[in-house]
Amino acid sequence: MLLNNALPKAVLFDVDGTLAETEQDGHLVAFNRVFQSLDIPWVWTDEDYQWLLKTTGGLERMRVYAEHCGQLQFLEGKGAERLQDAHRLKNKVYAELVEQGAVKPRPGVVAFIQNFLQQGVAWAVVTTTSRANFEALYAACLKPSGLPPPRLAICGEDVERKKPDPQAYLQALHGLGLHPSDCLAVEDAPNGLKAARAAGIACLVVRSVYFQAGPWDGAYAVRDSFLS
Ligand code: XBP
Repeated sequence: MLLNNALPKAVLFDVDGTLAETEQDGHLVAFNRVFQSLDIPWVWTDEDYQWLLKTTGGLERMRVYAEHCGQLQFLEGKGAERLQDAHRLKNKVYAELVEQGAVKPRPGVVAFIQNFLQQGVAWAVVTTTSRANFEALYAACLKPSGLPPPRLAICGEDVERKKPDPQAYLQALHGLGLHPSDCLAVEDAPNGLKAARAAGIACLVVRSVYFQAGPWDGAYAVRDSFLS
């Protein structure tokens, strides 16, 4: 894909929903298993998760839900520690699900990245998921398809402010030594699009299951798949 009639120097990929449908097939399943095993009285439906995804970060998402339900005991002291434990365990269960093959790369995404690599364009990751989650996904889903590791991966632990804040993208530009106009971001969600645009980077949106509606203001292009 050309960027203003030229190849970009790097494509910066979001992870969740973009490389794979990790939210529906991995994170949501893991959250509900952990709520049950830790006696946290929550069951998140697909519908719940769709609005919860407006908050990036798994721990932040649980806090928003606690507030929404008026269960303020989860926001401080022992309750807050329970949510932190639940988040750690959620990521462990998520990694197990990924290792067991519950999550697959989105159709065509590996070929899409390989096509850029063959033309000398680097690929990098800009996500606000935990680093362990990306590493589990890379090892189980992407490496076996022959995809080399990204030149750089900025993850949730690397930033103070998650998407839609542009911090993760700005760090990636700094780490790669590139200007915004050298790069193309690939995102599936409005928060990611906003983050990339706020960093001055053109953004291709490849919509995922939970983000069909947008808004997609400022997108370079909006697609439903990597195959078209
Ligand atoms: C990713 C997220 C993450 C994952 C879970 O955002 O929102 O919260 O759902 O990851 P993006 P953690 O795809 O926009 O980068 O539980 O590790 O936070």
